[in-house]
Amino acid sequence: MVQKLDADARAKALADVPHWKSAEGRDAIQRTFVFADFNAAFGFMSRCALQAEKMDHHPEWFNVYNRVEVMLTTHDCKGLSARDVALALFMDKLALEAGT
Ligand code: H2B
Repeated sequence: MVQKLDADARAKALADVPHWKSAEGRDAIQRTFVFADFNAAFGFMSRCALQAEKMDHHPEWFNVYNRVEVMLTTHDCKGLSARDVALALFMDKLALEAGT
């Protein structure tokens, strides 16, 4: 069973993903990515989707044209886990490669 990060581990993990902010009113992290166009945004989402499926860990997200708003949390432990941080790091790396 996946463990929810305790306050100390959460603070340490968040330091690894400085582009992500704590969500208000939820034990979750969020980041908005802005790409050159829809093609780039959807390409990013496709790559993330394949990784999410591999990890069996799925984002909550919303897309309009070139913008992708992502919320990461772990439903199985009702809070933030190391899986969210791992997926956030993966998304950060992809976005960097896409020039975001
Ligand atoms: N995604 C996220 N974000 N949190 C989970 O707890 C989770 C998931 N659990 N994807 C997985 C799927 C679980 O529902 C399946 C049954 O393994």
